[in-house]
Amino acid sequence: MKHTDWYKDAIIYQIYPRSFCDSNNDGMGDIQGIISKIDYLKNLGINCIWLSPIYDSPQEDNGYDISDYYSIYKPFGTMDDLKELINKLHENGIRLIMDLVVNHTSSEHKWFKEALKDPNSKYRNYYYFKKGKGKNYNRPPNNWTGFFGGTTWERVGNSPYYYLHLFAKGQPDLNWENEEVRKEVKNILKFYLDMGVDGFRCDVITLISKKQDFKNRAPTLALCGKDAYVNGPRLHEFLHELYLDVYSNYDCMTVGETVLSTLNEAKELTIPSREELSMVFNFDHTNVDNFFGVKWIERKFNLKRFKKVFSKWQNGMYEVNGWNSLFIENHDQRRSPGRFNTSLDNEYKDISSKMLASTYFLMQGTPFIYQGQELGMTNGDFKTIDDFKDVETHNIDKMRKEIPILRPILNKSLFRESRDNARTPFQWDDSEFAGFSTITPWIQVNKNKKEINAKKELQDENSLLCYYQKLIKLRKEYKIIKTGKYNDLLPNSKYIFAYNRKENNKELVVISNFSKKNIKCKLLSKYKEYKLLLSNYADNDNTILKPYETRILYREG
Ligand code: ISL
Repeated sequence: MKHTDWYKDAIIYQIYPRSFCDSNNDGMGDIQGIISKIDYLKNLGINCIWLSPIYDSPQEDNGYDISDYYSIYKPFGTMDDLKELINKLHENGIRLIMDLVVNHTSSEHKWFKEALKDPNSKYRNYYYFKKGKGKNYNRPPNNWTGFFGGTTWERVGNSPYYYLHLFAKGQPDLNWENEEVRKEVKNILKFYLDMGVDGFRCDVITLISKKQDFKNRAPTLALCGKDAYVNGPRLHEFLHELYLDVYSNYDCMTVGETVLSTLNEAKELTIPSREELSMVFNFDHTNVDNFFGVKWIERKFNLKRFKKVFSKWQNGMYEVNGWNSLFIENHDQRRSPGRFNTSLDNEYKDISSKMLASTYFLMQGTPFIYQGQELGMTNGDFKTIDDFKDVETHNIDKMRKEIPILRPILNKSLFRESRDNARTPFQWDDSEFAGFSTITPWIQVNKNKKEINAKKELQDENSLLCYYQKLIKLRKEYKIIKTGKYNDLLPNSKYIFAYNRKENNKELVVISNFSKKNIKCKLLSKYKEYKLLLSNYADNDNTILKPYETRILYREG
């Protein structure tokens, strides 16, 4: 089988299955629900789906804690449902990539249960068990702290041993040093590729190799020990091994979730000749509005910084023939309306969301749309901590209560940054449960379902949804969006994000006003002869950009 780069033409839609569509009315989305919405997805124009985890799981972290890689979480359906989904998607020209969560399993996985039951079992070495410190071993093996706050070690009963978990307690880290673990992973990959799956989004893939000293690290504000567990010494070797033994035999793609990776590290992961990953998700742009990459510590958005990040990644990847992923939302991020300087005011909400959409969507790379982003879905209306379901949110809330010095910061950011903001039910229509289900869903529906829903937006050619359809069409029609060189036209402007994509005698230009003001823009006269492909306003002035105005211009010859 020839390994091609079809992913460069992919427009990927992320589905968070719990919250997309509930076909059997148990309050939770499922695979048959997705099947029932294939026409909607086809009509939107996307040609690939990334499905967040659907495997069997106790759901401590909504499926990112897998207890059996070879079966489906019952409320989501069965293996036959998955096969039906793959076939029906393929019949409609839509590919499917699955979430691959192999940095850790669930503590309910049979490997982990065996490891706990019998310290001499071979499964003990599938994970990291280390002795604690102190006379009674009552201190963890080291001072590392994890992604959901607090120590990365959980003691096994009263034994001297602790196990490593970089995420929740119920997510023990796998020991990739053990060749048998890598064999298990390859078998999982082959199982799904043989079933017809087209690739994988590789969860926290940069964490799979750990420095083996397991020593204390200098204390830090968050993620103490990250130099030992992010981009570890054998990361590239492990990924190349998966490529050689599995990926290279299939026409599949991989996108690595590379938390905390720099551009140079990302290049090493994606340069095609290195045969590791097709592309990665970097988070530099979503970190523009926080300090130290810690989302709880808010920083005022700054357009110049935002543009700099894109220039860096666009040009950096272009130079080495690498490839970017493009996204503004996912299931871990708060919703984009009101973020990145866009507006939540009725008057400008859709206009500014269209502006943000044009800006990120036409860069070089594979664009991703997170479910509901195309509607302009907003953060949830959570009132009390009990409204939240997310394990991270509750862990951080605990820290807020226990550590007084963190309280003022977390009081401000906990509700705003909770991952549940992106996980509320998809708003299909304005009915009581937004057409997602006929009974109370697992997490509350947003009140604004009356104003923001798919049914309404499909009937309005000026809706955000229809705007996304148009952007997708443009990507399919203009090859320059795939191949043209990126150039920031106004790096010093505080309000305007303007860039072009150039190739031979062709040029595509995107000009976006990231402010609520009318802005005089000299560039407009320079491009006045260009063809206007799309804008979020019906009339466009020759010298002024209206509030949040965006224009997509093109010239050939
Ligand atoms: O969501 C985050 C912080 O609020 C991120 O740091 C996130 O934990 C990180 O990007 C890793 O995310 C992935 O792995 C986690 C899972 O909870 C996330 O949903 C997943 O996207 C553990 O599997």
